[in-house]
This record gives sequence, structure tokens and C-alpha cells, in this order.
Amino acid sequence: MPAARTTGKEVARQLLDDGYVVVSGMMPARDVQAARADLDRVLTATKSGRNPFEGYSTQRVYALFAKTRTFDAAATHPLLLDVLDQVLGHYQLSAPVGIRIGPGEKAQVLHRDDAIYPLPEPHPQVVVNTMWPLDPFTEKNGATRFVPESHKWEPGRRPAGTDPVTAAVMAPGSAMFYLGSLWHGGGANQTSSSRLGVILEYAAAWLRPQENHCLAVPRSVVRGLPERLAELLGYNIYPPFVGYVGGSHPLKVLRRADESGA
Ligand SMILES: O=C(O)CCC(=O)C(=O)O
Repeated sequence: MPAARTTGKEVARQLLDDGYVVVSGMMPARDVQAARADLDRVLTATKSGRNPFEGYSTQRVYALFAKTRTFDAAATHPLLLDVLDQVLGHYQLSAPVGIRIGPGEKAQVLHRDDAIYPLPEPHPQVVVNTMWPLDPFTEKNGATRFVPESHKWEPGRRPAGTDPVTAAVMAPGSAMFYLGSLWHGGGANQTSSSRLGVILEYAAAWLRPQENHCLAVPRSVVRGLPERLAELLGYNIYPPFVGYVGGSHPLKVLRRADESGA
């Protein structure tokens, strides 16, 4: 398992070769503890899933950046951004979600995160996801599972019962990077404790993000965020000018609105 001091180039190469890579030392222990405590607070007011994909015994914290500040640093971790620079070029946050899989939850259906976009296949990588465990991820408690090499499958192939599935067993503080083209899903939780993790999913900047952050995260909150994070939440353009507001860069508009009190 590479450690966070490894280079973005090495991680990007392994990610493109294998479809996933687990990097240790991405989040210091005190930040893991703080994130866990703050998400426990948020989860007390979070309903369980509404369908088999969300999981009826699973809670999902959507609009994550409206609810906690404990993932601001993770979302702009230098190694993560370095990898994204190389794999996606221009990118944005697509789906930042806390996922607590409760005891007894069934395995989530295997899926590809980039399948939501109607792009003809094969296509360049347009989605990179990262999973940040806040509990130890084990085979028994619902560690994310994935089908190795499935990012290289020919268009239209779907997992069959005979394809090997691997559980992403990892410790809090690590992060698993995986391509949007890798078949994966949450695991079944066969223990009596819940499994908490956070996905920070990124997509190419020219695509529509899964969550509409400009509505999900109040503007008053975004104004207090580091500039790079505000950009990743949609206050940015895809060059030369996709996403402008009244002909201006969204960050300029955000600042102007700040001055005028809007
Ligand atoms: O919770 C997990 O381990 C993965 C969840 C996932 O892939 C999803 O909800 O799209």
C-alpha cells in the first residue's frame, strides 16, 4: 500500500493500471477522530436509505460540505489534487457523501460511477472516486467491494457470478482511489456495528456534477471556504468559459455578492 508521501504520478499510474489504489497516511488520526465525532452528530438527524441502492439500513449524508468542515482538508489534499490533475485534467466535486452501513445491510448492487453519463464507450476517464474509511473496513462489516480489472472490460460487459470480487480492507486514515469505470459497491454488513466512510467523488469539469452544490451548500458557507474548495464546489469555469455567471468567473461573482451583502 503506497503512503501519502508517494508521488501523484505513481498513484495515477497505479490507478489507471489497476483501476484502484489504496494510499495510507492520507488523514491524520486526530482528523479521523474529529470527522467521526462530527459525522456522528450529523447522522443523528439523517434518515436511512429509501431504496435498495441507498440501502434501507444505510444512512447517507448528502450536502456534506453544508454540514461538516471536517472534510475540507481531505477534499483538497495535495496528493489527491495531483492525481486528479493527471487523470481528469479539469475537474470538480461530483458526489461528496458520508455513508454509514448499518448492521444487517445487504450488499449494494455492483455498479460503475461513470455509468450515469450517457457517453459512448470506450471513453476517457471522466470520474475518479475516493473512499475515506472512518471505521476499519473489513470483509464482514461492509468494506467497499470491487471487481479487479473491470475498468478494462469491453463495452457492455457486466459482472457475472464467476468474476472475482475483492473487499477494500483498509484502516481509517487511508483513502482508496478508484476509477469511475471500475465495477464496485458497498459490501454487506454482517456484524453488529456500523461501518462509516466518506466518498469524495470527482468528475470532469465539463460534466454536470451528481449533486448541485450551488443549491446544497449555502453561499454564506461557501464564502468561508478556501478558494480551491469553493472552485471544486462549482464556483469555477471549465476553460475557456463554461459555467460563467453574467459573463464573469463565478468566484468573482461570489466575492462581489459578498461585498454587496447579497
Ligand atoms: O459505501 C460504499 O462502500 C460504496 C458506496 C457506493 O459505491 C455508492 O453508493 O455509489
